[in-house]
Order: sequence, then C-alpha cells, then structure tokens
Amino acid sequence: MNAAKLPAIYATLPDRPDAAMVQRYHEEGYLAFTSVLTPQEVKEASDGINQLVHKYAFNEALTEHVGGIGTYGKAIKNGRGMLFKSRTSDFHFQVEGTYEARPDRLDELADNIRKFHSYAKELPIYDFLAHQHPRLQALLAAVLGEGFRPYSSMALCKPANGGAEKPWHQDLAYFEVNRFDGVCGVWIALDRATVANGCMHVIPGGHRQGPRKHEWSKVDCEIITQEINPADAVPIELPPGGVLIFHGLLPHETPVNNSDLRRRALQFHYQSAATQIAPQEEYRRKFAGPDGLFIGCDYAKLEKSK
Ligand SMILES: O=C(O)CCC(=O)C(=O)O
Repeated sequence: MNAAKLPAIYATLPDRPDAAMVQRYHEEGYLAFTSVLTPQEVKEASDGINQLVHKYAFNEALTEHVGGIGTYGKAIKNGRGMLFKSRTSDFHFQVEGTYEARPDRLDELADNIRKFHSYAKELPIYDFLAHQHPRLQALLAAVLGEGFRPYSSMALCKPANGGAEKPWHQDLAYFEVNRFDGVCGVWIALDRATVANGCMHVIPGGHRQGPRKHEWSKVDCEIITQEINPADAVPIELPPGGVLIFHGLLPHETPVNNSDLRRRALQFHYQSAATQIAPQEEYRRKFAGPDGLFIGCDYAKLEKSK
C-alpha cells in the first residue's frame, strides 16, 4: 500500500482542524480520528441505548409496537425486525432481524438493537454529542461552513454473531435535499469497530464521481455491483470514542458482524447553511443517471415489490 492509499485516520481531533485536514476531507470524502470522546462519554452514550430500551420497549403508553418497518421486511432483509415507535415524536428503534424481543429481557433486547432513529433529543449525552461537543462542532464548521444545521440522528448497531450488513450506498441516495456538496455524516464508535465486527468501509475520493445507481436487493438499497469496486475500499477501524466524518456522496458499507463482540455506533448527519430539503421531484431530477432517471433509493418501487 503506498502512502497516498493510507486511510485518512488521525490520532486526535484538534480544537480547530487545519487547512490540510479540511483539504483532505474534500479530496478523499472523509476523515477519521481515533480519540475524540472520553471513556466517560462513551459509557454514557452506550448505557443510553439500554436506558432508552428500558424506558420505551413494551411500554404501550409511550410506544407503538409494530412488526417491521412499514412491512418492508417481506421485501428486504434489513426491513425485518420488530419496531418500537414513539407515540409523541419521530423517535423509533428497530430490533435486529428475527430476534424475538421480550419484555422480561430488556438488556438482551438492547444488545440486539439494529437501528435507533431520531434519538438526538432523547438524552442529554446525545444532545451534547450531536449539537454541543466543541471539537465536533469546530470540525463540522470547517467542512460545512458556519451556519450548518442538524439533518438527522440515526444509529446502526450490530449485534454479535450475525448483526446484518449495510451494503454499499451513498447517504444522498436517501436524503431529499437541493444540493449535494453540503451534507456529511458523523459516525461515532461506542465499541471497538474492526473488520471482524463490521466497521465502516469507504471508497476514498469516491464522492467526486457523483451519484451512483442504487437498487433494492434482497437485503437493502445498494449501489449496483457494476458501479462499485470493493478493491478500492479501505476499512476504518476505530476504538471506542473514535469518529469518522464523511461526505454525503461517499460510497460506504459495513459488513456482517461475524464476531462474538457487538458493534455499537452513533451517527448524526448535518447540512450546510445553503442546503435545504427539496421538493421530491427536484431532488429526484438531481440524483439521476445520464438518462435523467432517478437512481437513488426508490421507496415507491419497494412498496410495489412487497
Ligand atoms: O453503522 C453502520 O453499520 C452503517 C451506517 C450507515 O452506513 C448508514 O446508516 O448509512
């Protein structure tokens, strides 16, 4: 591997990222830092997942309990899994695959969560990490410019022994916005993330090629195989508290967790001041192939295939 191919992983996140770091983000589409959160912050953020499961799972007053996201479970593997939806906000979480959640086994349930959605306001630690952590906020201002705003909070966890893959995709294949140069994700490891338990893999510089064609497979929405070369990918292995920031067009994936160690991570997305939610038609015209047809994750098609 030559020096230019070494993953852009730094030991520490400075108070103010320097110009070379910011340039590297724009060239490679990502930066990673092994040591950002304190051990106490990692523990609080990880314990928070158990706290939220204890508060909301099987609590009929707070959550509605449904059998799979919009019943997409019949069409794609990653749409399976029991879903607990808040009755008063967008907060919801989904259990991994066919795991049978039980009210008398809530810690076990917390170890078998696949997805947490819209959770940033659920606990002070998430609010702090998403909106106030000084060095993360400085990093976001450096890559997105002043005036950036939160777009979403969506965490994927990978239970030990089979936590499912998230295949190759670009986040902007999902996000209906008016421009593609001002969205990024911040991914925070809560457990050690390795190749064996499903760490992030990215294609350095792959954001510069623009939107790629996605289709629904039996697993999820993914970039078609002709438009991705896994040999170009680098794994981003991180210790607990390590952070990856990545461009909304950067192709990335996480493999199945075949190890006996769980892999939890938080994720927050942000949009620049100039980036707005777009009418669906405008977004679909932009995230299009040479023939002008939409090539992102088309939920209407998935709906039909149910
Ligand atoms: O954390 C993961 O396993 C993958 C997260 C991801 O790629 C996504 O949510 O878009």
